[in-house]
Parts: sequence; structure tokens; C-alpha cells
Amino acid sequence: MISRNQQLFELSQKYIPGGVNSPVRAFKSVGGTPVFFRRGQGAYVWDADNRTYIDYVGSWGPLILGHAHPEVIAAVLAAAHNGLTFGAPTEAELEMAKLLCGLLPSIEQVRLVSSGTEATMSAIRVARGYTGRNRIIKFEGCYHGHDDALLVKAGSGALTFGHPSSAGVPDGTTSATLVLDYNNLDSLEQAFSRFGQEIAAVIVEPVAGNMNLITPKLGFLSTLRNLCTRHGTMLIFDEVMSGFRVGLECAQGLYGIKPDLTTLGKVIGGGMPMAAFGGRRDIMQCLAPIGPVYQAGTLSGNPVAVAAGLATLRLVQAPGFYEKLAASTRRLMEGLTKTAEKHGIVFCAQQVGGMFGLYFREHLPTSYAEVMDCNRDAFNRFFHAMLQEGVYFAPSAFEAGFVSAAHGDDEIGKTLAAAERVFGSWK
Ligand code: KE4
Repeated sequence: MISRNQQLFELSQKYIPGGVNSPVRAFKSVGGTPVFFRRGQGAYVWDADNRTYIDYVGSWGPLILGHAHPEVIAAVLAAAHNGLTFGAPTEAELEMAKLLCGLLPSIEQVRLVSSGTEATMSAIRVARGYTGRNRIIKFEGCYHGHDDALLVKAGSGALTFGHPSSAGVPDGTTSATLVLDYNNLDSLEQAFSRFGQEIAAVIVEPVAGNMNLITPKLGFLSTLRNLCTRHGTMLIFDEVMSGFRVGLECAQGLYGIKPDLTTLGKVIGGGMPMAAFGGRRDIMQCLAPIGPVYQAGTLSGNPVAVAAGLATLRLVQAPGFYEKLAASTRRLMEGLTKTAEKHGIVFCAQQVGGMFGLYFREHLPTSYAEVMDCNRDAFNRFFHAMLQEGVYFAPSAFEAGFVSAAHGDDEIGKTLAAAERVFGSWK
């Protein structure tokens, strides 16, 4: 008897490429049949076979309050009853813009869009328009959405510009993108000494969450900031994932670095399609309709999405919210590490606020190469064994995980008990 998940997956592949609307959902990295969810509540999700899971993906970061938080749902319903979209300015968008500018000193003006990809694509464009330069720098293992200029893999030599990492992307689109090694100060210094005055922008995940979790080495972000300032290059912090996930001040506050532009998404939409890019007023003033850099969107600043985001950002400002989130995440990390150690399994873990990384290797990875060195088969085995136990981690060894405010002692305790059974029977 095949499961409902399997039935749905087989049927979906008939109508949707790979059966999914975003590749990572297809379980290609871990193998097996993807889980079709039909309901979520708090820290829990239920699949098409009515199996229950404790969810540590949270839709890849947005659900910092957990699924279907009553105050977020109420805000969405109230907004929806007044109309889903107007294609005209609304007071709610002004409220969101003021809130983001109030929470992040580096953001003097902001524009709302509908996805992280739109945010990063637009930030790169406005940085190029402002500087009049073309070249950009990104880091291997960082993901900034699927804009052509950012679907690029490192060139053959350390300082040769990139080649497309996807079919359908013309060489010319990535030839101005230099791909460097995250946390590698030498390659950064070399790139700037060679191309400094030609570089429009550096885009970086200040806490990298798309090559599992990699934290910036001491001096990496400050060196980046100083080099950008010295060469008139725009520093773009892609905080689509880390924004309001690692703390109320985001990664830029955590590490005390002021970027020229910031991209946000996920948490600020509270689970609805919303993202943003913003920064220095003089840069943002280059945007149409007042400046020469074009950028637009039918549903940009959508009032229903903004309502979900405002409700979420109101709740994360509660006193102690992030301390509690970090404490739950810490309990999970320490518990998993202790259990693996008890059973002699090579494993380590780390967190930044409410996002975490799990690694089947001796020591915490600090670079893309070290992440690639993790035991992927061990992760995949762990993933499926925990799935069987009713715990849903990210279906890839190269993704970060997320805890929500709805993950209490009970959920962490159940997860650790499941890990004890899994690691305890690990041959
Ligand atoms: P979206 O276009 O998927 O909304 O955002 C792109 C993006 C930009 N910047 C960062 C730092 C991101 O993490 C993302 C998207 N993150 C992935 C998770 N690895 C989304 C999951 C998916 O692609 O389905």
C-alpha cells in the first residue's frame, strides 16, 4: 500500500517539474519521498498521511513564531477582509517601512518586494546604478536567490570571474561576478587590490545559512567593511535568512557592522510572500520613480503580507523573546551533541540565535570546503531516522535549521529522546 505522500508525489511530478515548486523540497539531497504537509500548528506539522512531526525547518526560516500563530492569522484575516491588494500605496506599507527603518539604523529608506530573490536582485542593481560600476563579489556557498548574476560558480583561478552555475544563464551575465572563499581574508584583499575601483558591490550572508550554518571568522566582516569603504564599493548584507532570526538587531547588530544596503525576507513576512531591500538614503534615492534605477512589483508591499509581517515583528520585540529562543536552541544543540558523544558518533553542532547547524564531522566547519567535508551519508541516515521518529529537520546536509518560539521544553525534550533512540541504535 503506497502512502498518500507517495501518491501525491507521483501525481505532482506529472504536472510540476520534479513535483515541487522549489528544488530543495524534492528530497534529492537526502533521498526518499518528500513529505506533503497539510497543516501546521505551533512547532508541529501534519503530513498527507496524518503523521505528526516537530518542525525544525519552519518554511526555511519565516516561521519564527511557529505555524499559524493566532495573532498573525487574525492580522491576515482582518487585512484580507479589507481587500487583498490595491496596486496603490497603503498606510500599512508605511508602517512596515517605518518599523524596519526604526529597527535597523543602517536602513534610512526601504522598498518592499515579494521574495528574497527580488530583494537581492534589486539591491545589486541599485548598487551598480549608484556606483556606475559593474563588477560584484559573492562568496562560494552563499545563496542569494536565483537572479542570473548570482547563479554563478567560481572561475577557474582564484581571481577569475564566474561562470553560470545554472543552464539558461548567459556567460555575459556572470562574467562580472567574482566568487571568493567565505572567511578567507587573503582572497578578499587580493580581489580588492586588483579590482577595487571596479567593484560595485560585495553581497554576503553575514551569517551563512545556505551551506549549512557557517559563522563569520573574527575580522572577516570588519575587513569586508573597511575594504568596501576604502574602494567606494557597496557592502550588501543579505539578511533574508539571518534578519530578525539571530536577534532583533539582525546579524549587523550582532557583529557591529553597518552595511550600505541590507536585504531582508522570511521573518519580516511572517510566512507570507514579503521581502525588502534598504539602506543609505543617497543610494535608495537612485530608484524609480525619483532616480534612474528601475525596480517594480505588482504585489510589492502587499497589504495582507505586510499585516502578517507587522504582527510577527510586533511579537518578536517582546522583552526576552530572543533570549528564550536562543536558550531553546542551545538546549537542542547541547542535547544532540551530548547524545552523539555518548554513543561515540562523530558529530558537532552550533547556533546563532534561533538558527542552527548540525555536522557529522569532528570540528565545526568554518568554510565551504570544510562543510563539503562533512559526512553526508551519516546526515542522510540521521535525517530519515529522525523523520521516522516524527522530527523534521531540513532535508539537506547543506541547509541550516530553525527553532521557533513555539518549540518549548516538551518539543526539545521529545526531539532529544528521539535522538537517543536514533544514536543509540547507530551501528
Ligand atoms: P527567496 O527568493 O527564496 O524568497 O529568497 C532567496 C534567498 C536570498 N537570500 C538568502 C540568504 C536566502 O537564504 C534565500 C532563500 N533561502 C532558501 C533556503 N536555503 C529558500 C528555500 C528554497 O529555495 O526553497
